[in-house]
Amino acid sequence: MLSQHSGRWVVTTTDGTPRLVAARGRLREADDGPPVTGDWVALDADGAIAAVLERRGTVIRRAAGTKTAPQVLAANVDLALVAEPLPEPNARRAERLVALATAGDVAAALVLTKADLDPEADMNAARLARSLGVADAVAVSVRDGNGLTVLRALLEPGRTALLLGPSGAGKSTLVNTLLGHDRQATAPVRASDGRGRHTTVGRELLALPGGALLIDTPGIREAGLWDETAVAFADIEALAAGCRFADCAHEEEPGCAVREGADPERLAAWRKLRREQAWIEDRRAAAREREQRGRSHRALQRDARRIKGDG
Ligand SMILES: Nc1nc2c(ncn2[C@@H]2O[C@H](COP(=O)(O)OP(=O)(O)OP(=O)(O)O)[C@@H](O)[C@H]2O)c(=O)[nH]1
Ligand SMILES: [Mg+2]
Ligand SMILES: [Zn+2]
Repeated sequence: MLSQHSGRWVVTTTDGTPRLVAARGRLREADDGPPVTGDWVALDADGAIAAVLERRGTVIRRAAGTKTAPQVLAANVDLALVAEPLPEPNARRAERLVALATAGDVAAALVLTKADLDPEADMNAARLARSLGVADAVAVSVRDGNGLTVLRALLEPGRTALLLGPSGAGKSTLVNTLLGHDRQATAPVRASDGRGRHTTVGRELLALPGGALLIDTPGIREAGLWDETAVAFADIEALAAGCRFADCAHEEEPGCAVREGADPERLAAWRKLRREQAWIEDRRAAAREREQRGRSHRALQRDARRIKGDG
């Protein structure tokens, strides 16, 4: 599965030619949602997608504007490249994206872009990676080529990497550099505030010259994923702090200061953000637990081998 376009999917078949296909109705409404970029799919005799093969690493967020529906951003991802631009990478945001990846059993590497804008780029990459608990980190610049060799080494042949990061981080510029030609549209950040313009709109699987596969993504728009609750909703947080119920969920409780004092629309947005954060936290905790179980299992095996070896 190469890419998705409102109800149509581009797939490559064994002969390597891309084809635009539809999906069977029940698949479009399946529990796991419709086929996504990175999926392996089976086509039926009519050439429509009949089945989606089981997914390995998935990067999932809550779909924009819904309470619980997960949106699979990409499937069968081996490595998430969490991109933040220098000279002022946003550590909180990077942490969220790393969490999103590890929650889906996808390894994460930190990629600080625009290294030419920071004389301490390498040191800052190492420092931020350490604080995030991420093993691989690189500071790259497409302007002077720094870090590109290290980045290429992270992109192993046959493996799929997914670029995640805010709009304007330089994700598509990096993709074009790795591809060796201008495949993806790019745009300068806004001069006034340095924000990106959401240039990339789809998610597409691209084959790199070295044999790795790379998915460029749009900078995630969802404010919920980016802003710190406390900063973005300072007014509501203040009401919550003053609520007379210490354990108030600020949902149904009569006399709740938040329900009484807050603008309903802002309150709804605040709740949505809190649910989203809780949801990501849950998935992250579950992934940590899986990791822990795996580790103690490996330790047991090691002990067993040692005992056998001694005997
Ligand atoms: N100085 C410097 N600028 C860069 C570098 N890489 C990208 N840029 C600039 O950053 C701007 C945004 O780049 P894009 O590649 O469009 O950013 P993006 O992350 O794909 O953004 P969206 O598609 O909106 O999510 C462009 O003006 C690029 O020229 C770099 O290594 N150094
Ligand atoms: Mg882009
Ligand atoms: Zn309350």
